[in-house]
Amino acid sequence: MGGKLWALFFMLTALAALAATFAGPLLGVGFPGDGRAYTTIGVKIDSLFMLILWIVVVVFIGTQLALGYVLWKGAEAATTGRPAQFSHGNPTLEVIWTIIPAAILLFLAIYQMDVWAEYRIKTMIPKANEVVAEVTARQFEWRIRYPQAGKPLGLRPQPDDVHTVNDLRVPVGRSVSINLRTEDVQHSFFVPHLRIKQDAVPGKVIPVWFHVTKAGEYDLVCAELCGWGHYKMKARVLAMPEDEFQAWKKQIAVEQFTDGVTAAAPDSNQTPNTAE
Ligand SMILES: [Cu+2]
Repeated sequence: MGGKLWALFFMLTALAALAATFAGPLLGVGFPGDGRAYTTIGVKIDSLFMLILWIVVVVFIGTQLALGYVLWKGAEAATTGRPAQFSHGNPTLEVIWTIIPAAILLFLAIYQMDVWAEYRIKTMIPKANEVVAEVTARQFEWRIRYPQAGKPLGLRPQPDDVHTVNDLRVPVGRSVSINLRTEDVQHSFFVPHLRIKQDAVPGKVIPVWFHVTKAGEYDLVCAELCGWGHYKMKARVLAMPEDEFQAWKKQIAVEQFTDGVTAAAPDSNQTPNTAE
């Protein structure tokens, strides 16, 4: 009888996996924030994720049902008192269960190529893209450099650039990119809500582009264990409407290039976050 119980148990886990796969994305469980990606590329990455999840679930259900079937049959045979049968392998079956996963992997490798290329290949970055800032990771913070309003970002720091720490602001509704670099060891620029992740590699300037679709504040964290203070490389990406972004850039420039003695009361939101 015990064997049949186990058979039912494993079949039920297949059912639970199916339920979880439906419920997870609906409830936003397992995804950052409310479960939706707020970049154009993020939506495509999520649909790839869901495709892989469904393949895994179908395979999982298949193997659990097969396991349940074998257990059930075994439990039935045990009651008849017949001797057990032994199998010494089945080449046909082995070929089949090698070819099917190989075909699935090959399909995924080809199917995801467009999204990968759009995200990673420089010439695929949208034409209308603007490089809004340089983000330099260091132990243990993010230093951000913006060009003066109306100017393009120079590869080297310019005297009229404006700087923030742990506070990256970008406009929503259009394609923008950052130049990612690191001052010391390897870090990783990770914005889970936007599905953006890119390693910062010493000696390299890596463009990372994204098109944020919803204004808001998103966590920026380091996803590469980079030293004792790795945990505190927590910053934010503030995606804001175009006009607000431009106004903020002008305002921060004024704040930065005056001595502050005669300046009006500073807005606490505009102060670079160095409290950590
Ligand atoms: Cu780091």
